Amino acid sequence: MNISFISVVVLLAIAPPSAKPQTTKSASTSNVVVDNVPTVSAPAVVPTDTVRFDGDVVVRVSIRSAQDLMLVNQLSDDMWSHHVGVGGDADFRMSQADLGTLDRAGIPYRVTIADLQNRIDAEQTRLAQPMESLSWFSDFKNLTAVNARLDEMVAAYPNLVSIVNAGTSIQGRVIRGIRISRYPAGTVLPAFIFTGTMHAREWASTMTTMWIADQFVENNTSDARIAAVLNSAEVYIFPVQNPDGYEYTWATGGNRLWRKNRRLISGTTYGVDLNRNWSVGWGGSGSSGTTSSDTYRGTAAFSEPESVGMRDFIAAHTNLVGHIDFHSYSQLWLWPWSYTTTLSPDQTALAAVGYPMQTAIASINGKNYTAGPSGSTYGLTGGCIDDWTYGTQGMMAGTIEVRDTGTYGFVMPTSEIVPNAKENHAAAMAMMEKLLASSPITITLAPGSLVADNTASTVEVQTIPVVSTLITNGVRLKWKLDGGTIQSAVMTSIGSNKYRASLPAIPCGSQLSWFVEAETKFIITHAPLNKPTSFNITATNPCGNPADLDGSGIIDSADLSLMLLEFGRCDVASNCPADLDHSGEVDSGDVSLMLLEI
Ligand code: 0X9
Ligand code: ZN
Repeated sequence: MNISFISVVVLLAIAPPSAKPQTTKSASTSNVVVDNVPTVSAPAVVPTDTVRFDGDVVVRVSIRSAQDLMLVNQLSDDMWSHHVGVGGDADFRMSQADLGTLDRAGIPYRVTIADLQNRIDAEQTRLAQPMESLSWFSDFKNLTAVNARLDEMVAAYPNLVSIVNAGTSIQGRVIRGIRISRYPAGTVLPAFIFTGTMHAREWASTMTTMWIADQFVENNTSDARIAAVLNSAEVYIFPVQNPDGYEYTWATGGNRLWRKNRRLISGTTYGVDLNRNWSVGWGGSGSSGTTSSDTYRGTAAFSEPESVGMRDFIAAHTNLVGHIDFHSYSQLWLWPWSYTTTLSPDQTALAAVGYPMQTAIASINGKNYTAGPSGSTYGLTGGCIDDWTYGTQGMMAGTIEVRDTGTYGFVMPTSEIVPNAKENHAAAMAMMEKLLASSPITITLAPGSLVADNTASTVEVQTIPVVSTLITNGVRLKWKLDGGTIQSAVMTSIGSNKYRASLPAIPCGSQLSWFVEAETKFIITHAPLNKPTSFNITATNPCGNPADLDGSGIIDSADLSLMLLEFGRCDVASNCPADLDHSGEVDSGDVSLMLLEI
């Protein structure tokens, strides 16, 4: 990214309020609770009093200077995308009548969408058609249909899928998600979270997250890769993080191009940009303090119930290790930081997962998604969710801007839904698989299933970090004795990525179970299986003959001597090995038993 583009992005954040009025209409602020929702697919009529964009076009403008941006910002209150490239291109919606102003200023531009309102009208007309018989992914779906689909997944796979929620929106809608896991709630496995539709108009992100959910649910055993992930991890999906805004983009009297949430700020001014409302870098560049701005950050970090709800859900699930927040559009894969161009201290680890994700995307349909640290790849955006999930929760995190690169923008044809979803599902798979295998452990020396009584045994492993470096003391041997509490010992490095530690000596008749874990920046991997519930079981030899008091392996006069030393005594009944008949006393009965064995 060139410096001038960064500086104009910074300037955008501090630019004065747009001269153009905000294209919003008031919406109901009544408490609408939509948890148990009926199956409804689409509005039956084409809305008539919806915000319209007649005469508007979308243009890709080459921003050559701060002055260029000031001028474009006066003509447009709706930046559709930032684009990186020579000269720093960006897409704006503006009135066709204002193109002359660009011409007169000599600002290079290209009209990318000349018939915006026509396209929205065509979309509305199409969505009004019955679509019950078509596949769910044949067209975009409103909030009611999304919620109904989540409920259907739970009904069809009750042992795999459950509804989770992340609080309620300003207008009282539940922010719903699903947990996909083969294991009971409370099982501690690595977990991943995929989120969408924080920006209301980015309908492709809704379909992408729903597709990932659908794949994981429908193919949970038939797809070997999905089955393997679900064996080792759990998956959370929140397709719509901004339910009020999303509903508004679908509603009669709404606005197809609405981005923010639906907080009433004052008069006819609505909305906080939920992706500027998180605490890491809050208030920074790329966010606005102007209430009418599309990047209005709110009065404080977490001023909005939608971001609070998501924050509290994520913070409560401390097993989360990976997160992708899906947006549209531009075909970008961006990882932290987004609030600064300074590279994250984990850039190597982020890139070790990030570039394979980019390759995975391209492998599906050949689409190239530009990938890199957000601040330098995209431009500065303070207060985003992924800087928070990475920066405060230690998760591998980032933002994917899905299709396309501007030919359609937010009003994407239905033919793009599935190809787009597939390539982004591939990104999610790559993230999960990379993290789950971030430091595979090979057990090179282990005790067998039977060990000698009261003898320590040695475990050796080899573990090679492939995603990020192992943390200090990150390779650990863990065990429990007879189902007791889990004990832990740091394994000692013995060179060549090998580590060694001892399992304790265990008494006759006890059972020891153990596993090894290796902790890297983002995830702990386990052996024998990549989940903490698997243990290798080591049992002791069966206890010897109780008459063999000295443990020599034969019963002889030495044992008889030991017994006679105890004759007539048995002070502690539970620890009186010579009391062979458990009479509470060492006496002639015990001697008789021993003589039978000699
Ligand atoms: O501005 C945004 O919030 C995202 N772009 S969008 O066009 N969907 O609005 C990009 C955020 C980029 N930064 C992060 N990595 N969070
Ligand atoms: Zn977005």
